[in-house]
Amino acid sequence: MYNHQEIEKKWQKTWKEEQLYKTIEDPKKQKFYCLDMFPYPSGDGLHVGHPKGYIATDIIARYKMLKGYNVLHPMGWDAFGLPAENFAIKHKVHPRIAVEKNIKRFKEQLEKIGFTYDWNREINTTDPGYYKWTQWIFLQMYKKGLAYESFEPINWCPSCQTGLANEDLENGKCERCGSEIVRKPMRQWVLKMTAYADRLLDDVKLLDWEPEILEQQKNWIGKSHGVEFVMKLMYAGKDKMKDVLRVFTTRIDTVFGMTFCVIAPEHPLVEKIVTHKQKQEVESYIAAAQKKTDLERTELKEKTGVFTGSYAINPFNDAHVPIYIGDFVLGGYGTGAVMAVPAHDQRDFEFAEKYGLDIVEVVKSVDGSSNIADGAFVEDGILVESGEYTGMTSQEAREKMADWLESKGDGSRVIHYKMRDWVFSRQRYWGEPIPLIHCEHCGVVPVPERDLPVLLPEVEQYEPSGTGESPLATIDSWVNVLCPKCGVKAKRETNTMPQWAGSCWYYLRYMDPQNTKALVSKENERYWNQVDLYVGGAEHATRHLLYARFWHKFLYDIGVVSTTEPFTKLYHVGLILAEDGRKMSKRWGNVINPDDIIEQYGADSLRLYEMFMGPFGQATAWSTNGVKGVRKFLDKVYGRCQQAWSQQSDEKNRKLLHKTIKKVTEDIEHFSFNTAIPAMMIYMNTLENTNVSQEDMERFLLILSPFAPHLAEELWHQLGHTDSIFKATWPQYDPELAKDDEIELVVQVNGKVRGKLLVSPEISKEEALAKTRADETVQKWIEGKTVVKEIFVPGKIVNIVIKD
Ligand code: ANZ
Ligand code: ZN
Repeated sequence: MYNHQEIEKKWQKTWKEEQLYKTIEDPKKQKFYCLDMFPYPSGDGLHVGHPKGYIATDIIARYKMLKGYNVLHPMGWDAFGLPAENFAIKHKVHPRIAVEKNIKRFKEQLEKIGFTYDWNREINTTDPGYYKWTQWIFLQMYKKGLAYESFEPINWCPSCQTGLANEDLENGKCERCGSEIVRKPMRQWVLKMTAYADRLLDDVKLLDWEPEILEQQKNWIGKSHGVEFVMKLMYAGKDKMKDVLRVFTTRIDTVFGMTFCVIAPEHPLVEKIVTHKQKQEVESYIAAAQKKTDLERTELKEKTGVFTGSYAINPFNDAHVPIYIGDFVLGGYGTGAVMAVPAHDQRDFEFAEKYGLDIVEVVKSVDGSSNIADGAFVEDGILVESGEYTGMTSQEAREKMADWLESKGDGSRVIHYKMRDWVFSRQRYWGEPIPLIHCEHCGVVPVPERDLPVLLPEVEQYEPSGTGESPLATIDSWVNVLCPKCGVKAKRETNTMPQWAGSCWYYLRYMDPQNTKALVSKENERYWNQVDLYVGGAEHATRHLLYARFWHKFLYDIGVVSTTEPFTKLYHVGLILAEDGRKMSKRWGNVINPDDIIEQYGADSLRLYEMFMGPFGQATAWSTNGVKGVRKFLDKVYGRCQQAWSQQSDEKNRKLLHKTIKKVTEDIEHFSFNTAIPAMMIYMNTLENTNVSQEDMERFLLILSPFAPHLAEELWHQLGHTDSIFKATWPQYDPELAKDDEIELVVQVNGKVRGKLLVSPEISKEEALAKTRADETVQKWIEGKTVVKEIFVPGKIVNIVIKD
């Protein structure tokens, strides 16, 4: 057993003193930028799940260092936002003090794990030197017309007392505290993210990310191609109305199957078309709908509605269809009105069944097998009962029908997005002040850039004011300023930015953290370019990654960055669950603190175990026994290094070593750490009672070093080196030695297994067939028969097909 406490402390101290991980821009060296999603420094400190992603990036960082790259692997703190503020309120300390304390604790914990972070580049989003640039970016957006004031109803969390973006909701509830969200009309700053929707969607193809995450990005943006067209209205039997009903559909090919229309409860036509008779029923329905959020409305199990008393006229066949109000139709999407086709849309189908409306089938599957008895047929097919369009494919009909509407001037092809603009203000204290001033004469005036940052003032009361305004509104000395334009008395904007603001661009700041002239210098931005590898939690698959891509594209447009996407390659971390299979939580009392594991088994064991426990992206349950297992392996490595070396390694060892180098190299490249580690374990097992040279052992230590840096560094020095192992070079494997000697080929005659052959894995087809034919058993089967075909599947099978 080696003394991990002594060894790990010693090398952490030495690495720090020698500034081994200090990164300096060096145009002569190829760069590698490796990034972790930076944490909120919460009050609870780290549990063993947090560092999993950091360990993976650290392995990559060390591997790339050994491969000669100039590696940037920074760390910082995402410290604005509600979690920090709520913690501070609960514990009655100023958020700034709480954040400082939490950061100190997080950093101590991280340092014990032995990461390659260059702490000279540490950033903190709540640092005025940092948020000055967050404010600066906002101002540029404002100047380009991408930040606008809106008075639309927004999601309001009554418990957190702040407005929230759609992205902040989980099943219609506040993602932070679980409270029911209400719709509240409020003055808000909103970022025009929709102006970037197409580019955010198109550029997905530039990203080397996991497919599921790309899918989530696409779905969130939600681009739909369709048609908008107008229908004349019939009110109480008269068709003299000026107003028309405009609907949006992605399935105009089903228009002959329209048997009713549904409009959103907030649709402006509601007042005009509701008949006297229906008025009361409609009013109570609308009142109930107002209490629901958009998400609740779309997820409703049972679709409900109420008849308005009026009708719309289908321009294709002049059919009069009843208009309903239904809350599954959202006011904010499309035109807030739909043509309902129960035969071909499941929601409409259920609605029609419930209210006894007609179901008319107008699309049949190509083979005529569609059946709408117990549900809608939603796929494309061939049109039936559709006038002159009958017999066309859905695709064809969509084009022809759109053409007809466009030629009449009654409709047009349109594109809609699910993604909304980003509600960018919060009515809370702990965030970046929005750098704008309201002047009675000049309107909204941006704070001059030379006056940035707009500092967050010190206050006594940082709890929500309860008035729906930020607590900043109560600080007269801060709110009252002179208008930068006309010089008369004016007021500062008191909303702050959402907690996602600072993380939209932090990866750029690491490139040049101390720059006071620009958020990043041109040279440093060119050098570090894109993040080569980004690792973090899957919970950020839409929000953070979408916001950061949006800001990056904006910064590209104004010439601050030279690339159109920030993160080239992305992996998501799978959760570490507690030993009981549940999520680690104080509530369940099942949290494992990395400090305890490090104390008892060492940081190298923790690192190795977290990478060994399962495929990186998969959720896996913790097992302290597993930590003991990897510790045993490390002890074995240590023990072997205390023994004598031979002039030369045994041939068997040498071969396995080169195979192991090959496997570990390839596995690291593919983020397959859980297969690299057992390969190293197998190699160590063969070393018992066999000869190994010091040179070969050093090669092994090199491939182990990214995983277990402390132990590898210690043994490297014990073997007589005076420089750090991380200044050495990653070992090359000899392809001759690394290849498998022989593999088994299955031999078949007429598809039946008749034997096996041991051959070189590179064997050619001709050789394999010759060997097969020469095989005694095979000969017995083919003697006197005609060979009609010979099949060779490299590495697997030879099959000889014969005829009598
Ligand atoms: C008729 C129809 C027939 C439809 C059919 C679908 C299938 P995506 O793809 O999500 O964009 N829709 C339009 N506006 C809506 C709103 N404000 N709230 C709820 N639903 C709305 O969906 C577009 C389809 O969703 C549209 O096409 C419309 O129903 C409905 F066999 O029109 B469809
Ligand atoms: Zn003014």
